[in-house]
Amino acid sequence: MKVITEITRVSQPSVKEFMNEFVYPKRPVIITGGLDMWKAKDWDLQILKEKIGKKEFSFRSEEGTKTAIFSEMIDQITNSNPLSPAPYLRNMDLLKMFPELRDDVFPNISYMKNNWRDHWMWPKNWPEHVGQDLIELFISAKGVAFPKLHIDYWGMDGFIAQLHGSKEFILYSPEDSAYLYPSIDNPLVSTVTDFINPDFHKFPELAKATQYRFELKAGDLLYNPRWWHTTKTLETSITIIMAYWHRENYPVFLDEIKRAYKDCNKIKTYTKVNYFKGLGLMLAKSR
Ligand SMILES: O=C(O)CCC(=O)C(=O)O
Ligand SMILES: [Fe+2]
Repeated sequence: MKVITEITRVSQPSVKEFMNEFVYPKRPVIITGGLDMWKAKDWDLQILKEKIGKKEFSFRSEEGTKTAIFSEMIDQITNSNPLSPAPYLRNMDLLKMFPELRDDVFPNISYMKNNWRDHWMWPKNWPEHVGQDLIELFISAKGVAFPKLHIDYWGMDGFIAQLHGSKEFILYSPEDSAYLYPSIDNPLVSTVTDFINPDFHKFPELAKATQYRFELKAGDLLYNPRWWHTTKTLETSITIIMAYWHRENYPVFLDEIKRAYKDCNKIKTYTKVNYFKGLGLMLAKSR
């Protein structure tokens, strides 16, 4: 397996340059300085504890959704060690769960200004499974890993804002999908578990893939154009991930909503899928 330990870094390109050089060719990139206008850039665990410590909240885990008091979980993260590791507080719907943090992630980053998701005609409440303003918060202790190598749902591209601490990021191009042992039940998730020391006897095809493995540092904004990805936290980390839809990935979004609604009654499915189809045609013309 070829391992590349660097990824392109650019300092605040124009939106046009970014679209032409990275979005349309589907190339991942780290934009430096892209988060400078956010108060969230100064966040650390103590600041978040002061802002939202008393709140009860829920987070996703391998055992299902869990509920806890924020400050207690932050203390667990601070005291995390290999013998008693703190859970990964991940995929938390930031605006819904912690609306008091909204001002800290304002204004929207300039590279997402043309996000189709933000169009006023995009329905507020569906697809039901997608949060209205999909901005997710992740907090993790050193050594904590995201559970699976995967491609994100709903055809979304991701902007990954590293606000505090650092993470090792692993990416593979979708062109290498055939070597990554996608699950039969869910082709967006790989069945390989360890990508640092892979078991090439069990997963021989993996040797043909190219792995990008690099450090995402505080202040970095990573653009992920639907590549395979997973992470391991290197230093106590706070990350925000934002979903981005545009002309190129919208057809994948349409395919996914068709799949999501396949068990619903036919009229409901037909109406919703057609609404999104029409919206896509209109946005493609106007943007
Ligand atoms: O651990 C991370 O930062 C990656 C999270 C992620 O890829 C996801 O939630 O889809
Ligand atoms: Fe992801």
